Amino acid sequence: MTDIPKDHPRYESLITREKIVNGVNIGITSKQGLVAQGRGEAFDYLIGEKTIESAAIAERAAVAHILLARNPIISVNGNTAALVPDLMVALADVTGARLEVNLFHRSDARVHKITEHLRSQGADVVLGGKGDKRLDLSHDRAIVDEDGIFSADVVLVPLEDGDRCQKLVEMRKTVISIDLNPLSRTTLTATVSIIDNVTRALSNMVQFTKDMKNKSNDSLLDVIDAYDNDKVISDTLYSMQENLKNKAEERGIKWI
Ligand code: PTJ
Repeated sequence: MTDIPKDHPRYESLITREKIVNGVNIGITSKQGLVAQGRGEAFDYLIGEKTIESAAIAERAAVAHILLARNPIISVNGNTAALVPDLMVALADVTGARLEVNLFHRSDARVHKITEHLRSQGADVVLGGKGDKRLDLSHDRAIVDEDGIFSADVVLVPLEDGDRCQKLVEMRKTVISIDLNPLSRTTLTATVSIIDNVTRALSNMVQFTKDMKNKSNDSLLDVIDAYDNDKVISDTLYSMQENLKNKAEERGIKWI
């Protein structure tokens, strides 16, 4: 691991890269995951590398859905296993959701390694190893557990690649995505689209769960009823534009 000095202006971003590279080295993250992380970094720059208000609204709505769910599942892939294993375990713990490993570049070895990695972070139950059901998809993300994603009513899908998200929505599940691209198929398809870095989103969601856990079902339903996903997406696009405009104007560059 490269030694990153704490006073480096891009410390957080460089540490995140180190975690993803380490994920590849220990066999939990795919090489393609490096490319996905690079794409995420570019969108994070556009958004100002912070949780904007519309993302926090989506994160609270997501928590309300998870707290009200009968069988909520947090889907884990190679990138999230490398970046936020502790936060995924913490979110499962506080909400009562279960973790399920679900991979695009699937191999039994990677499913096993990610499962063990989550267990080393304190996870009790990790689904995904059985793979006893298929979603109607032509690739390996189709492979799910019957008592997990297949029968879930609410599924959290961080860093998704689109068509599974659509399939889960078609199966009338509530799908919560975490994806920094405000116009990805995933973001445009999900029920609740969290447009934030997965590292910040999961940390916020753990905190919001602690704040909201003792609320009545009626007040959680109020949070869901007041939520408008299209507005979250358009507010995000506006924030990105404003962020770029401010950056340009600070440097005396004309914004057309
Ligand atoms: O581990 P596997 O085999 O399941 O594969 C996982 C990846 C991520 C490689 C696979 O799902 C994939 O190829 O995903 P995509 O199609 O590249 O989509 C990932 C999306 O996540 C893109 O829209 C990125 O902008 C976004 N993204 C990347 N890093 C982050 C992110 N969103 C939030 N936080 C990030 N750190």
